Amino acid sequence: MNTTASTTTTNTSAAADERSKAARQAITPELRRWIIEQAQAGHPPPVVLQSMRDAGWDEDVATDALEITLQEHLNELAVQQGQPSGVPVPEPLLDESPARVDCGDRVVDVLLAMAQPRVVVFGNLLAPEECDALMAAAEPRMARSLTVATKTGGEEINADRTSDGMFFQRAETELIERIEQRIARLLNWPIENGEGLQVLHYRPGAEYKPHYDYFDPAEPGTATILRRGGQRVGTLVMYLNTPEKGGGTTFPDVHVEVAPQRGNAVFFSYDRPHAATRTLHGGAPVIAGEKWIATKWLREREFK
Ligand code: PD2
Ligand code: ZN
Repeated sequence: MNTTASTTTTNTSAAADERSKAARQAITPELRRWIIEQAQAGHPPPVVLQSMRDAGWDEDVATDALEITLQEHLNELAVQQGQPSGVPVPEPLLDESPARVDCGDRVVDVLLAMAQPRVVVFGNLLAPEECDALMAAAEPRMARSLTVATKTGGEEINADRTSDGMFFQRAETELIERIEQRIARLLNWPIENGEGLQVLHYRPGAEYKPHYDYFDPAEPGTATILRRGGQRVGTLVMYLNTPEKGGGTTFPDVHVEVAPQRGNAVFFSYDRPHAATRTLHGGAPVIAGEKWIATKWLREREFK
């Protein structure tokens, strides 16, 4: 059971919506208190779920009621500790651990799913010809990568990011629009909430030092940046080629490194702009060969 990423999830399936509505109705103050007491006593969610089933609860409703209650409780604790409160995030529909997800025009493989931080690795998201076409379209427009300057809300060269890059407009070409529609289906997130695709090219030795993709609320430029679609709440890094050595996407908090394989992608989400999301991540130095990626950042609201 995933107790970390579920209530902050936008789930477009009507059946899942019905289930969650039934669960919400079932959460009386007494039940809420009891579930929190069980958690505080150290009983893991599967044990609490079994007690509920023994008491006659339907498994699906009990699972949802448990997830909702624990997530809300964690959220309250986080806010009490001064963290920003959580917001809905993109989330692939991975109920019952499917091996593949149908994204309309393409079936994508699920290779790894981690709850905290929320990280999902997909296989075969892009066809080889799509990777080639993206690199070819991007190449003539590449320049030293800029990042958003949180001091001012503008853009600046960043010494931590030694790649070249460019941004496409959303739906700039038929290919880009098709990929954006696929991503929207995969992650259950409105196409309008996505920034334009960014393509990056790393040469040997180039890297992107560990960072968070959300905008730091303490920085003076952040208010300006957030006017355009709110916070970033998710990232999808798509690998357009396979470097010979190095170039993995790293998550230092959890000692995970995703191998960059052409056509595959790594997705991660963050429901608040805070280190508690454990989404510190970086692009490890390319040791041999080169590395091309396309990144889609997802905002809370429409990105105009
Ligand atoms: O190239 C990567 O693996 C990488 C690592 C960290 C890309 C990004 N961040 C990004 O585009 O935000
Ligand atoms: Zn990043």
